[in-house]
Amino acid sequence: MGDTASSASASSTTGRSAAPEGFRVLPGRLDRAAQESLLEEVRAVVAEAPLFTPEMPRSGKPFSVRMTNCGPLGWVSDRGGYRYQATHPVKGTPWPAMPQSLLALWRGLAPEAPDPEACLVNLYAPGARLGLHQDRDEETFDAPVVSVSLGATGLFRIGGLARRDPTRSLRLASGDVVVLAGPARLAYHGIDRILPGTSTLLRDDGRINLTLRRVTPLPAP
Ligand code: MD3
Ligand code: FE
Repeated sequence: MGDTASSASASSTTGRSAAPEGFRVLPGRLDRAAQESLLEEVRAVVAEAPLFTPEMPRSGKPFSVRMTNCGPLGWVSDRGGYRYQATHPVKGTPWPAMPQSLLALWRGLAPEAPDPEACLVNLYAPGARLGLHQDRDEETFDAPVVSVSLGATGLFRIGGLARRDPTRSLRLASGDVVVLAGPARLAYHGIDRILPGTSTLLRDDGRINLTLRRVTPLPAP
């Protein structure tokens, strides 16, 4: 894609509009061996905390993305609303521990922040998508969010702090890590679609995204 000075147009709806301050992409941050080893850890999480299908608040309409979590808290959504809770919504058991490799990644990228409390695991099959949204169910937005992509490439879209702000599209490939800090922490974003045939890590063009978050306020100094 060409990148010229004229692309600064504030009225574009996709492409090269400026991403918010604090948005960092680290392409290929995990090599193939690290991706395979992380995938094994995710499989162990899913074995203990099976994927569930979240539902939209009020309507109960199912998400196309299936989810689970690890860490002390997990994000869930049902007719009652979006929230974080300590137990699996179907099994009722505590979430599995967060893998050490994810804690190490977080500590390297967010050295000022206390450890993450939630790791949301999103599984996309071909055709799944995640509409434009803000992540604002946490009690604090002070810490960054760190996200890891595995498997098929996702077409990711990020905008600004208002839903109507111009957005920019980019591909998130297997091994890419995204850090959202500062103003970008509350930017609108979503996954428009999964691009088939882009990875051999997962069967059937699956994509997994792991999102590490702090949920409760940072401890007082
Ligand atoms: C920008 N996940 O779980 S990851 C989510 O690929 C979510 O599954 C997407 O949006 C996925 O909430 C996008 C990149 C990402 C994660 C969190 C963000 C971008 C973000 C939080 C604020 C702004
Ligand atoms: Fe999000």
